[in-house]
This record gives sequence, C-alpha cells and structure tokens, in this order.
Amino acid sequence: MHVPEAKPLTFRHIPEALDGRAQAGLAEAVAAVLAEAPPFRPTMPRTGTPFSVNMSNCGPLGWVSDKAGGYRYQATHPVTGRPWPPMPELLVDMWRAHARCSALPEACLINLYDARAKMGAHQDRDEADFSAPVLSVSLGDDAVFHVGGLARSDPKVRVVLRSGDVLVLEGPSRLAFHGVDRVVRDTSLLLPEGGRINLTLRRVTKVE
Ligand code: MD3
Ligand code: FE
Repeated sequence: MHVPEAKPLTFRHIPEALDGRAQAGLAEAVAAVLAEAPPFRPTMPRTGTPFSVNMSNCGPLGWVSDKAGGYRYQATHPVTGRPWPPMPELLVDMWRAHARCSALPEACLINLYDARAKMGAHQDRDEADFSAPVLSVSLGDDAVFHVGGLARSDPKVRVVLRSGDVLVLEGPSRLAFHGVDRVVRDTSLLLPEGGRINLTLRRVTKVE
C-alpha cells in the first residue's frame, strides 16, 4: 500500500530573536500604537460572532473583520476612521533581518490575548501575494501554537511561542492551517497586565 510522504513544514522558529531589553522597547512602542489606534474586537463574517482576541494594526494597511464586510485589509481604523500609526522601526528591522524578502511589510496585525483567548485553525489568505513570507513576533505569556498542512485534517505540530520569539512562515507553509490553542498564564513578566501580544507582519499587495 502507498503511504503518502508528509509534506515538509517550511517555517523557521527563531527563539529569543529579541533580548529582554528589545522586548521591553517593543512593548513600549506597541503601547504607543495602541494609544493612537485602540484595540477593537473583530467579528466573524456573516454570523457576527466576536473573536476572543482583540486587535489593532500599524503600518499602511490593517486587517479587520466584521459581520457586514468580512475579512479585509484597509488603510483606516474601523472605529476611529483614522489611518493606522506607522510600524515601529524595530519591527521593520526584524523583517529585514529574518524575512529574506526585499519588499517591505505593508501590514502589522496586533493580536491581544488574555488568558482565555485563542485562535481556531485557519489559513491566512486575504493577501494578494502568497510568495512573500509572514513574520510573527511574540511578546508576553507563552502560547501553544499549532501548524498543520494545506488541508484542515492534516497532522499538526505544536510549538510553544515565548516572549521574544520570531516565527517566519514561507514557501508551502505560507498557506498551512494554524492557530493558537491557548495562552499559558503568568509565564512572562514583560506585560504589566499579563497576557500575550502577537505582531504579524505581512505583504498585502503583489511583490514585484
Ligand atoms: C502559519 N496569529 O493573526 S502568528 C493571525 O499567534 C495568526 O496571533 C497567530 O495566525 C498568533 O493570522 C499566529 C504565526 C503565524 C502567522 C501566519 C501564519 C503562523 C502562520 C501563516 C501560515 C502558517
Ligand atoms: Fe493566521
């Protein structure tokens, strides 16, 4: 009987890409972004079910979702109507250092997790170009993250993402199903209120 080979997962986990001082500087920069672009709670297309994660964005484009408009990128905050604040330079530096992509990121989604928040398995496919990687930076409490394959039912690998870790998703894994099973309370002292912040840098328009 033919047993299909497992497709290799093409992601790179870079533990402690940011040291404690850099994490503190980034947490401060994110707090400044959130003061200008306050967290909002997205809702699911069609059903309007709220996400358990609060979100904001920085950079030229931001990812939003609501019942009426569905998943999309837009240049303005869905509540204030103002443009997203610029991306902190440290994040652009992380992209230059680790993404292996000469085009710069256009969107940085900021996911804010409390101890009860999670993110079900999904694919990131709201971008016009899947050739560019996605780069994620984690701050605060540990998260149990999973990545599978191109089908929802494919086997998954689990990775604990800790404060200061970078994850780069590229090649075939760019369209892999993935999600956050849970955040482990009180595993980091970085954020005064606890919880976890994930910053996801993406290209949205075609790279050429
Ligand atoms: C694997 N965020 O915002 S980041 C998301 O920790 C999202 O907040 C998670 O999934 C979080 O869409 C995971 C790591 C990540 C980002 C994009 C991916 C993993 C990915 C794209 C393909 C495969
Ligand atoms: Fe995702």
